[in-house]
Amino acid sequence: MKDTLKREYIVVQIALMTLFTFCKILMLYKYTYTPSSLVAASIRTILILLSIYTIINFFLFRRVFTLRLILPLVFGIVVLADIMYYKHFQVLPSASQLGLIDNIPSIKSSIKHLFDYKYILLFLDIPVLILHHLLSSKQAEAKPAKTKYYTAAALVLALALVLTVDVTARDSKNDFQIFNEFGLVHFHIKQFASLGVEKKIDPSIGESISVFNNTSIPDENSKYFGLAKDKNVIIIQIESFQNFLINRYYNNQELTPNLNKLINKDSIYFDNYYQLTGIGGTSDAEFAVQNSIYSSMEAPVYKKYSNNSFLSFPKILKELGYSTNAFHGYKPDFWNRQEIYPNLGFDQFTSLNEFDNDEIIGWGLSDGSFFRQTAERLKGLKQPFYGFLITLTSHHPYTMPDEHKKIELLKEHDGLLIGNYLQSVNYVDACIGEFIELLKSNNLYDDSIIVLYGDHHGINSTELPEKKAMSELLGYDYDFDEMFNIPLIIHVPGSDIAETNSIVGGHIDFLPTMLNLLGIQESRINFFGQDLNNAEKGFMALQSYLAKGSFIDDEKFFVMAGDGVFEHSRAWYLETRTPVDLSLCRENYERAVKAIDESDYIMSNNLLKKLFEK
Ligand code: GP9
Ligand code: MN
Repeated sequence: MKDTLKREYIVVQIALMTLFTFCKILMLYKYTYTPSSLVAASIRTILILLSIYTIINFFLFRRVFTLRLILPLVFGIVVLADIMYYKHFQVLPSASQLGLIDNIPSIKSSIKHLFDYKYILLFLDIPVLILHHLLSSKQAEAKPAKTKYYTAAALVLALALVLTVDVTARDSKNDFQIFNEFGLVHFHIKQFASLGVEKKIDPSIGESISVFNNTSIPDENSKYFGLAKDKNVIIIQIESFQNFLINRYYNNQELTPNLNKLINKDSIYFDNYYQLTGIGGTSDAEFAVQNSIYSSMEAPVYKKYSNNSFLSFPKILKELGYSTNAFHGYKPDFWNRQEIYPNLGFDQFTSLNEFDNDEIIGWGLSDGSFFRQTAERLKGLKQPFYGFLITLTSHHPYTMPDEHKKIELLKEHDGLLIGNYLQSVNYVDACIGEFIELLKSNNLYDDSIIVLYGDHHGINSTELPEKKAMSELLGYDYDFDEMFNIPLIIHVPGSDIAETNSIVGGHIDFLPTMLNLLGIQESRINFFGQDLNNAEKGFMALQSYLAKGSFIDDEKFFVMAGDGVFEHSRAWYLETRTPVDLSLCRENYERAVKAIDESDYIMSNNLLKKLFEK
């Protein structure tokens, strides 16, 4: 197109871009949530869009049409990413998630699952703009310079105004408030503006640490103290493994016969155990388990705090003469494992690079091959050893070759995520069964404590088709309490225990629980969690998928409202699933906020070092 353009043509282009982008944002509100001050947010959004598009069309890229298309396209992509992220995580992504962009190739198939063809509407503006561009007169017509400068001045002023309001708002308003009062564009601008700026953590938190004060030093009087003293420690973290699977028959088939068998003899089974992750999924579960500290919602803790000092479970065991070994059949640098493992005290990390890649399913090495090869490697280790095994095949979206599918699915589940999920968890159960047999034949079984738990849920209760299918399968409404519930099975061969413990707990409680069982009296560190075999009351602050302040205790599940207003929250009794009066939740809500704040404070100031070096 010629250098100069008709003013009318540009005005229509600006109007179209503003209108379409605004519609994209309305579409996002429909799929996520609507700002509580919708009118104010909409006016501000239209204003800022008009300003941006005018500057781009009139001045910056006045001569090159294709460059002017970039921004509407980028808005389409951002809104698409927002909608899909929300669909999975129930929160809008923050700019810091850009740091996770290198994970995208690994989650390709999960992204495909979240995509819906309706989302193509987000890019409808591009053909319309092109069409309008082609149909418009290409006759050059210069715009009088004077008007041009007046328009420029007015727009820069408008932009400055809108941005200033936002800048003043930045320090006093949190993300929820920016979204509610200013809308999506400001929400993202604010996040980009604070990218790389370390989040300020209130220093006064350090003056009143009260949740992080459990120094659990068990003794002979503690229940199960030293039950597994000096034994090899084998921990199996099972990918996406939920508790509803345990002892469940589906279409007349037992879904997890091997785990059920383990539970029945020589085991303590915790059936009210809950996941605790941040935005680092699997790796956050690993972190909470090894440290009894909350992970972060800012960035995966394995990346953010990889250089902090820890007195983690492997480090403690290593000091006691254990060899410490992690095993995972995927790329070693994923979630930054390769870098943080030595810092946590692992001597050796066997990843996809060292395993024989004889069977690849989904992301990496199949669980079958993983367990066979790991059993072989354990056999060669100096004892006592700590083996930390992280499985992989039952990862979203749970697709597997037919030869491993042993469950006859109900017609309505065939080809659906839930059907694939049931197949994959049944497969990992079979692999665990084989692994136990290998431990027996390698003479390791009797001298080991074998602990199994899920890292996090597999089926999201906020995705509608899955929620419906799960509710039908369970016979009650599938909600966060069931979604977050993972099993913890502590198997001590020869212990003659067959106990189900229903105290509420989660990953945060793992370390103190293990130290008691191993008879380790560790006085140098504190925990956020507690020894579940000796605790009287269960409690865990929840963070990912839910707003800060959400918690679970022995009676209830509390979901803090997404708009930050306590009165808009919801809570229900675990037993009856009936609503809880919110006033009964205030105290534990405050405790949950405090737990997360203290954890952030401790991690961001690298305070553990001071604790265990004092
Ligand atoms: C990859 C695996 C998956 O190594 O741990 O992580 P996730 O996507 O479940 O967080
Ligand atoms: Mn995982």
